[in-house]
Order: sequence, then structure tokens, then C-alpha cells
Amino acid sequence: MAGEGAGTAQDLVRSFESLAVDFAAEIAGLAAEPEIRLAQSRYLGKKGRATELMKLLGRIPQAERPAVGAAANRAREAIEKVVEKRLASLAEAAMAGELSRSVDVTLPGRAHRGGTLHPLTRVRLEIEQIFLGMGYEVRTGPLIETEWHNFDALNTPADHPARDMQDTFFVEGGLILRSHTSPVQIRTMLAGPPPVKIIAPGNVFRRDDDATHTPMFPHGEGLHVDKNVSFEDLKATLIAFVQRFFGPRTEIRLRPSFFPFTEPSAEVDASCFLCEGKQPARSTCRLCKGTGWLEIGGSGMVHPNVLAAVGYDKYDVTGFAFGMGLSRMAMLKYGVTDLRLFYENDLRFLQQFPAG
Ligand code: 2NL
Repeated sequence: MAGEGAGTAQDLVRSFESLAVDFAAEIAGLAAEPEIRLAQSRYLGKKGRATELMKLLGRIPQAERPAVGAAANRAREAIEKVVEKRLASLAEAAMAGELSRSVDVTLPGRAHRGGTLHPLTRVRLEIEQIFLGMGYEVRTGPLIETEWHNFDALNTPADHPARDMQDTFFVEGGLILRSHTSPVQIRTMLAGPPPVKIIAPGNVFRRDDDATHTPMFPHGEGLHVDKNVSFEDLKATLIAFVQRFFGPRTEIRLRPSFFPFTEPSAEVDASCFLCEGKQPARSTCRLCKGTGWLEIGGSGMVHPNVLAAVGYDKYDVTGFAFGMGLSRMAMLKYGVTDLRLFYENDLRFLQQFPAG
């Protein structure tokens, strides 16, 4: 920094001249724009060396100041020019590098193994497609529910065993994890008048955890409410469903049962698609265990108390509803013998369900 701090005009002019030279030397070794800009600000910035030199101008006689000012301007211009040239040559070098890269277009591509859908997702999508084809809408809703939407509206009184701590997960604020997807149907009916024709797929929660139960499992329910909806409509709908899901020769069997939210209620069995109920295959069938039938879910006519709870006229409309566990449907359809396989994320299992 020759002459810096020296007193005469000539000293200052020389200092400005060496400023540009010092700067050029300093950035010669820099190869990135941010570093070059930083160096520039060390010379020309608010606290830069040029600015510091300008502060000495006050000590110079008036008459000699223009010469020093001119030297300052030359230094500034020189520094800016050096920056520009250096950045331009860096850009050029980068471009030359890009252009000199050669690509062997004959190399085989790197294969990416496409992902597949989880079997439970496949089953859900397939069921959705079947019901969409029968004019149903797919509805979803919250996993955390009020006891009213999950139980009370469904004619399930406070002393019903399903409401015990043992079966239901309670969370803070007096809320629960839904134990079925019925609250979605309740919310849909509350939101508007009949007709309602929906299916509600989604995960539900119960305090079970053993070889045949997981505390969370995918469930699917259907609901059709309108004037003159009959048990016959329920049966026809279930037949159409099982024939699309398991195959066109599938039959159904309804066994009298009980649910608080339906009356009458029935368990739904589908005829075994593996042995088709025919001897001798049936007697040793691993799927239906020789019964010829597969239990797939529950169903019934919507209880008038449920219709009344959502503000529907129980004398004007009727409805049917049904429910099924999607993991059971997936086990039956794909011959999976251990429920836990669905939740272990073992690729050897998952890769057996191809894409598409
Ligand atoms: C099951 C049994 C069932 C329903 C679910 C339902 C919903 C409303 C009103 C009336 Cl909003 N019923 N759902 C009805 C009968 C059976 O599920 O999931 N068994 C595996």
C-alpha cells in the first residue's frame, strides 16, 4: 500500500494507481463470482480502500484536488473493468467446459424399479371403482371423532360394550379415534338431505393387537338412503359387488345378526372362489376351511333411530348399510395367511403385488 496516508496530492494519485494494480493481482486467483464481488467491495465499498483514500482529500490544497479525483475515478473504472473481464472469462470457461462434455448416447439407461401399490391400497381402489360404477360417491372424514358421531348417532347407547375403554382409544378433549367409518356417513347425512349413496373407506382404530387384529385397520362402509330402498336392493348390491370383486360365479349368503345401527342385520358371506363350494375340492379347501363360504362383512337396514338422529324423516326414507374389513378382503383375494405381513413393509412380500 505504497503511499497510503502520505500527505501530497501526488502520493494520493499514486495510491489510487496502485489500488487498481493490487486489486487485479488479488482477484487473479479467484474463480467464483461471490468471492470476486467480495473483493470488489473491499476496494470500492463503503468501508473499502478507495473510500478510505478519498477521506484524505480534505488535506490536499483545493487546486490539486481535481487531479486526485480524476485518479480516483480511473482507479474505480479500472477495478470495475477488471471485475467484468474476470467474470466474463469465468463464464466462458464454464461454457467451454459444458460444451466439451461428451455424452455416450449408446449407453444403456439406468433402470429404476417402479414402485407398486400396497395390497391394501389396491383393494381399496378396486372396491372404490366397483361402487363408483354403481353410482356411489367416495367420502372420507376425520380419524379423531366425537363420541356422538361414532356412537350416539348410531343408536349405540352409552352402556354398549363397544364403548368401553377396552375397545376404543380415547384422546384428549373428550374425543376418540373412530372405531369404524360410520361417522363419515353420519356427517354426510347431516350435511344434506337424501338421497345419499356413498362409500366411506379409511383407517379405523380399536384396542386390539394379536395375530388376527391390528390396533389400526382399514375399513370400508357403504350407505344408500332414499325413498323405497329395500332389503332386496341391499342383497342385489352385495351380489353385484362380490361378483366383480371375487368373480362372476360368486354367490352370497346372509345370516341373521345384530348391529345396534341396523335392523334387521345380517352377516355377509361370499361363496368361496377357490373351491367354488364343490366337492371334493371343498372338503380340503384352505381358504374356506371346507365350509364353502367366506365371511366378508356385516350389513342391514339402517335403524330408524339413526335416520332420526341425522334429522331424516324415518317414515319417508329407508336405507341399507354394510361394512367390511379391507385387510380381510385383501387376505381372501390374495391368499395372504398372516395379517401382520401388511404392516411389516417387507419388500419380499410387497413385491409380490405387481404394479398396474
Ligand atoms: C362390519 C359391519 C356394518 C354398518 C356397518 C352403518 C352405517 C350407518 C348406518 C347404519 Cl351410518 N349402518 N354401517 C351397518 C352394518 C354393518 O359393518 O364392518 N363388519 C365387518
